[in-house]
Amino acid sequence: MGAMPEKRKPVVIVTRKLPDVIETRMMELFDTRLNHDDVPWTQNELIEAVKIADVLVPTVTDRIDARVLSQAGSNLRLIASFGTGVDHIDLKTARQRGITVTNTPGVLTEDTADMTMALLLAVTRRLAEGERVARSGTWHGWGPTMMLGTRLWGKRLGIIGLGRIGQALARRARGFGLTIHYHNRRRVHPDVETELEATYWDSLDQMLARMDIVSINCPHTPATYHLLSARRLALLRPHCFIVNSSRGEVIDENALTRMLEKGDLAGAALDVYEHEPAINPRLVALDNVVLLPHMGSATLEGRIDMGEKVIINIKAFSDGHPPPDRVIETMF
Ligand code: 8YV
Repeated sequence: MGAMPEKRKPVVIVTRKLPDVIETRMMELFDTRLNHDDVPWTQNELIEAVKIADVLVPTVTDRIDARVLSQAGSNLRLIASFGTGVDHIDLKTARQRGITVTNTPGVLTEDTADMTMALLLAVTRRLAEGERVARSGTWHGWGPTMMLGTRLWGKRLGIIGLGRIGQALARRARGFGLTIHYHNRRRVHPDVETELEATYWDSLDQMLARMDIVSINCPHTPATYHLLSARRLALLRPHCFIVNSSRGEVIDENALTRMLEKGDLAGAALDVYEHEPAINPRLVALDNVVLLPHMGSATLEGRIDMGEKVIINIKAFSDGHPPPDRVIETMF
């Protein structure tokens, strides 16, 4: 009996530089092509990649739209995205073309919740502003009315999207004495509500009008695009703060900027932007705003875990098993 013919290794094209251990393992397992200089690819470069790949591993910085997908070679069967959000991928076109999409949920929950809590603290206690003063050489000493922020203890936090990250944020926020309120497409399991002592608001409008801090923790989908529209933002009280570590598109950024400029809101802490990586210069000019460059999940451990998930998804799929993190449009 002859030996089984060795199966061809799948051609896996990775669009950005991943942690070394992940790239090394991918090279061992697959016919892997890497982006060593880590410069994000143009749409045309992405098209060149999907023409030859069996598997594409994109990130949030790649727009995998209908134009890219329509030029994919017949070999392209899997898009194993590195990240949880999948709004950079045209899921409908992928489905129509029989391309499976996977993501990396779960492994970045705690890191993203940590950063969301850090943003929340930073904006209410003026952390970034204080840091700028300390470095500026203009600080002349302590004063009783200097750099006064807002107390967290006893305030109301409204979480939009009480999924994995929203719940992890709620657990942290309770330690800071915040009471938890939430709006979600579906009410969460009663056990979760009990654990978090969370109040469910069926009406987002009514919740917004009563919160001290609002945090966006839902994915960006057609249904959540500009969920915080100019009309809804106007429902917030002027002492309210907004935190966003999800996707910029969930908030009408222009309307938010106008309100912050006019003092109709107390402040905002943002990790994500509507036209990333561009940040509205009018936001940058404001002192009551904390801005981070999309680093919510940026820990070395998290990036390695994300890479491991990508590998598991590719391996399962190429061995003929259902990949564990398959994304289905109706999930969103
Ligand atoms: C990642 C994110 O950095 O996973 C997500 O949805 O926004 C980030 O945590 C990014 O997606 C990597 O592609």
